Amino acid sequence: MSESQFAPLKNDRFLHALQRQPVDRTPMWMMRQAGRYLPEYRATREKAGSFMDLCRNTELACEVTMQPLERFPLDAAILFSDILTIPDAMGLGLYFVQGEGPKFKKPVRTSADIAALEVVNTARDLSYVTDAVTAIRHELNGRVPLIGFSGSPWTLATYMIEGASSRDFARAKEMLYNRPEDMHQLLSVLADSVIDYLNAQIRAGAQVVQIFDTWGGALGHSAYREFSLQYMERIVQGLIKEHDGRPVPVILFTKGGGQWLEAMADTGATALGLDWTTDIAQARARVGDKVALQGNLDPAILLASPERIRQEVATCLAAFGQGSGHIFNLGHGVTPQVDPAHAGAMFEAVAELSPQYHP
Ligand code: 1CP
Repeated sequence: MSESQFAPLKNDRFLHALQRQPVDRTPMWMMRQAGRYLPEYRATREKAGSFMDLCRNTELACEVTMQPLERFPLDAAILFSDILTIPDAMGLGLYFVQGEGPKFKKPVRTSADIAALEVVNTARDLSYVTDAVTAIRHELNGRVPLIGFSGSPWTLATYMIEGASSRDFARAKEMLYNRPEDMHQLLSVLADSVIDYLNAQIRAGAQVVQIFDTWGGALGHSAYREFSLQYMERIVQGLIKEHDGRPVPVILFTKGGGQWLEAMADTGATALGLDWTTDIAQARARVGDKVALQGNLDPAILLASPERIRQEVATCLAAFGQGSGHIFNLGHGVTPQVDPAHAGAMFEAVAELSPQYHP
């Protein structure tokens, strides 16, 4: 897909901040900004049938991507999809049980299960995702940039091995420690799949990509480098660096990864996502001008009053301080019980309070 097919970008604050170039105010978006906290999302979801039906329906996936932009003055849109599309395309049979989250019919447990896995072919097996990317770009009509995304190999592996969400990752960690060669084989197939998948999203129109390493923080200090970071670095190296003459920024988000920021910055990523346990001022001092930083309010702040939310926004903006290179966000996804008006109060505070840091 050539960029000339799409309308020129009207709001490039997010892209400038990612490259640490001057902006008029701090750009903002929110992880999981389309989803269950929005009544209009729940209505569309009802219409679609199952969650995967919604992901596979180009028109409806486009509709829910746009919903948060109609409510809030956001500076980026994120593709409506899920990280588990890759294991689904590998034949594991993804399904959702009400109140229990994602499950797989055929989890990956034995060496033979792993040996049978093939690198996904996005063009053949995941064209519904790239079709949605292109449709959303047309629908956005240059309003804001579109973020594509994938899970990290380690995070995808946890779901594939456990067969569901997990608290302790017992099976995945047992494999990691007892059968490291099997784990490396699985992570390797996943890394190559993610490279194919994200490059296909970029060619279809994604202007930025984010890698969600949601469970990287569950790993031990040396295991993180060997089993998560190493594969994310391979992905960053394997991604298209430029599309139609424009750089393609990559955001790396390891939840619980605050102590590994220097190593994450060394992967060649453009920006790092921070969760709320990290002080963004210290993070900035540590990574210097290597990467931009995205984050990092505790998502639970949205359960507090609008006045309290505004205070937290002020603290976060002040902690990052003067100059570009900050993308305002939560430290993890917005939760379903949040009142959308509270998210509105947060974005209003960012719009009002951030220009002073960009003189
Ligand atoms: O019933 C429903 O409507 C399903 C709920 C839902 C939604 C709205 C799921 C199932 N996925 C999504 C969308 C989704 N997932 C997006 C959409 C774009 C956006 O608005 O941000 C994105 C980026 C994701 C990514 C995702 N899925 C992650 C990584 C980010 C994170 O929050 O940590 C993970 C871990 C998943 C797995 C997953 N899919 C769905 C759920 C409920 C979960 C989490 C399960 C768990 O906690 O283990």
